[in-house]
Amino acid sequence: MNAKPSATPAPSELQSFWMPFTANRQFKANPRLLARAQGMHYWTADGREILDAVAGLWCVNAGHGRREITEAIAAQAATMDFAPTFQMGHPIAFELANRLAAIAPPGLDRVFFTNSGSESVDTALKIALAYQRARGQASRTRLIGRERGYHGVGFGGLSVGGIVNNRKFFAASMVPGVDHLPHTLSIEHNAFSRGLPAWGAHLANELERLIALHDASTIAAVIVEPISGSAGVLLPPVGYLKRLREICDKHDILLIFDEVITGFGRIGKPFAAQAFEVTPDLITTAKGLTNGAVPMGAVFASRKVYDAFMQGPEHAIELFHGYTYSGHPIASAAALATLDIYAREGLLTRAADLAPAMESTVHGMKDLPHVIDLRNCGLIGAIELEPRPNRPGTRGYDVFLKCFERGVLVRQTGDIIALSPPLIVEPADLARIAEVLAEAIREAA
Ligand code: PXG
Repeated sequence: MNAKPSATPAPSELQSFWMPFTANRQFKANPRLLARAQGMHYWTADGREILDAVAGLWCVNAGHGRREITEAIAAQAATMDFAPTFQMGHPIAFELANRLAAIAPPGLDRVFFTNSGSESVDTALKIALAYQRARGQASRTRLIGRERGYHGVGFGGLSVGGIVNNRKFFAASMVPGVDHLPHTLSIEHNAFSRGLPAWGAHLANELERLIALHDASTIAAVIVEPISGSAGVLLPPVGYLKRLREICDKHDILLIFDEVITGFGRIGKPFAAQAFEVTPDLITTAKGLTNGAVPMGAVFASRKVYDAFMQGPEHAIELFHGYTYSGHPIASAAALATLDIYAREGLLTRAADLAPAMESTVHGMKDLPHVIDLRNCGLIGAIELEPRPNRPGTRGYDVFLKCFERGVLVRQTGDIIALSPPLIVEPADLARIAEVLAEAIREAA
C-alpha cells in the first residue's frame, strides 16, 4: 500500500512552503528532495539511493518504513481517528503510558503526552514551576539551562536553551528569571576523547555558583540534555551529570533531562538516565517514541512530582495544561507498534553492542584534513572541522552536500558533522558512511 512518490516539482512549485531551519532561497534554487524510504535508506525524487546516517532527524530509530507501524497507524485511523483526552480518555493512550512507564528509569512512571520535543520541554518547565507552587515553594520560579543547549523552539525552550542564533531575534521575549550553566565542550582539554571525556566534571560546580548568586529558594529546576545533539554533540564529562544530581538534591531543585535525542536507545539503554546511572525528576522525549512516523512527545515525571499535584478537591483540575492531541490515538498506536519492534529486536540496547564499531568509525577520521575533534557515545558521533577563515560553517556545509551527492545523509551544524544512524545500522553501513565522509572531507579541504 505504498503511496506513489510524487513527481519532482518545478522550482516555481517550491515557493509556498516556508521551510524550517533552512536557507530557503539556496535550497529552492537547488532542492534536495526525498521521496521514499525503507530500512537504512531514502530515495530521492529522481531515484538516487541515500544511506541515512542520521535516522531522518535523530528519530527513525528502528529504520524506515516499518510495516508494523504503518499497519498500526492505518488500523487505528480506521477504528477511531481522534478522541479527546480532556475529561475523556481512550484505552490505547493509557496502555501506551503503562508501556512507557515499564521502560523508564525507576520511579519516573507518570507520563504526560505532547506532540513534539519543543512541547515536551515547555510542558516539563511548566510542571516544574507548578510543582514548586503546589508544594508551597512558590518563590522557586527560576530555571537554569546551559550554554549551547537546545530545547526546541517554544519560548520556554528557547529561554533555557543556549544557541545564540535561535535566541537573539527574540531576545526581548525570553522567559524572565533564567540563567545558564557553561557548556561542557573543551577541545583544548578533551580533543579526540573516545566516549565520555575525562576532563570537566568540575563544570557542574558552576551550579553551586549560580545557587550562591540567586539563592536556592528562587530556583525551580535545572534542565540539560545528557548529550547535547543540535549544538554539535557535546558530551558530559565523566562524573558531570552525577555531580549535577547531587547539587540539585542538596538544594531541593528539580533536575530535568531533555532526552529528545538520547531517549529510545540512542546510547545503548532506553534512556541516557539509565546509561549514565543518574535519575532526574523529569525526562522530556519525542522523536524515537513513534520512530518519527507520527508526531508525538512524552514527559516522564517522578511519583514525587506527580503526587504533589494530586491533592485538593478531587473535582479540581490539577494541572492547567495540555494539547488537543495529547495521547492522540493514531500517534499512540504508532508508539505501541514502535515499542513492540524495539523490544522484539532488542533495539533499545543495540547501540551498546555497536558503540565500539561506531567509535572506530568516527575515530578513523583523525588524520583527515582540518579535523579538530572527534566525539562519540553509543550511536552518536561527531566530526568537528576547523572553520575556514572568515567563513564559518561553509566547510561543514560543503561536506554535508558532498556526502549527499555521494549518497549519504549526514547532519551539519556549523562546521560539525553529526552522525546518528538508525539503531538497525550494520557495520557495513558504518564503513560506507566513513568512506563517503572521508572523501567529502578531503574534497572540502
Ligand atoms: N530538545 C532536544 C534535546 C532536541 O534535540 C527538541 C527538544 C525539539 O524537538 P522538536 O520535536 O520540537 O523539534 C530537540 C529537537 C539537529 C536537530 O539536527 C535536532 C533537533 C531538531 C531538528 C534538528 O541536531 N532536535
